[in-house]
Amino acid sequence: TIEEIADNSRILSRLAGELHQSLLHFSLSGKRMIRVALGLSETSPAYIAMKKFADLLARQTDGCFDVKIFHSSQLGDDAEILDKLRNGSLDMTLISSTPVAAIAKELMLFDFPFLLKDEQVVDRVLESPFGKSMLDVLDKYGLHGLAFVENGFRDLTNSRREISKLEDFQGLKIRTMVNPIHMETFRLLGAEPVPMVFGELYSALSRQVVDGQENPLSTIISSNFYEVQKYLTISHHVYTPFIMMCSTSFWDNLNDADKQVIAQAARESALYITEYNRKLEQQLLGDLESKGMRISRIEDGELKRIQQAVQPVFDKFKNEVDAKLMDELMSIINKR
Ligand code: TF8
Repeated sequence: TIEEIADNSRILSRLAGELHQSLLHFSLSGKRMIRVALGLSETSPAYIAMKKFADLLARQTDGCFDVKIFHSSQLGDDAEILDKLRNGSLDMTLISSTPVAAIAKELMLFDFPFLLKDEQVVDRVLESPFGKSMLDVLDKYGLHGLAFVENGFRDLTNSRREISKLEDFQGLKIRTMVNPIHMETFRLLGAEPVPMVFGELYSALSRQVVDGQENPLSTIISSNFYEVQKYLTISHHVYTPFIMMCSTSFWDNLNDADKQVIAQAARESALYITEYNRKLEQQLLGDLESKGMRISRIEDGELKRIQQAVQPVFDKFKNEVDAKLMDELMSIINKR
């Protein structure tokens, strides 16, 4: 069947990826290889960001580095990519904060719903010393954070019905990332959360194992979810940033000059792609609509009810996060 073919080709591309990965750290030309793994596809902003990083690096170093990007979960899902970074068999990734929070609990702060409400707040938080400390914390876990990159606010899609009010969530099976805060949030909305790795999501949606999922618009389009999801709700229920990071062993083996160039290239490509993402937002809505998706919004009053409904998630998980960090974050959010 088509599904078996798809499964087989996934296994094959995985094997090809592993083979590549076990090759030398240096390419034949003697350049230092930077092995980058991504969960998302070649058309995603994540991929474009890493391409941009590679270009900047090539220009700055006269081509001393050879950046190889393995996309579409070829080298494994988010958790596997993080494992490989930590054991040094991979050098870099650009990944959602949520899977990282399974290792670095501090990052769970970004998983609470409706915390960062617009781009101004996002910038204020991520560019603050607090934001910097959220990158630095990764050093404790065998990872080295280079930059926050915009992934976008997460929106909801499903194949069953239009969702524009609290009651509409009732009974829907929604795939969430493997994270207790996301799961509880959807439970509180009356849906049935189904945690699943990203690589299995398209197939689960197409076989209607789950009714819906939530991701930023750029992922909905670059992963072709519009083919199997009719309804899109601009819920913006959570903002989980992408983090560009490398493995500690890769970082520690660089000389100071290279560290500087790499950190700079990471910051520049992060800025570039964040801007790109924001400009694209409007266009993506039109594209998704013309591909047949029906788009709903949530009115302010309704949004308040929804926010109210998920409020208990803060109490339930407040002991899992550092209270001081949460206070610090809240004070930046509320600053005007
Ligand atoms: C998810 C995440 C993923 C990313 C990517 C695979 O829904 O948003 O899209 O973390 O690295 O699982």
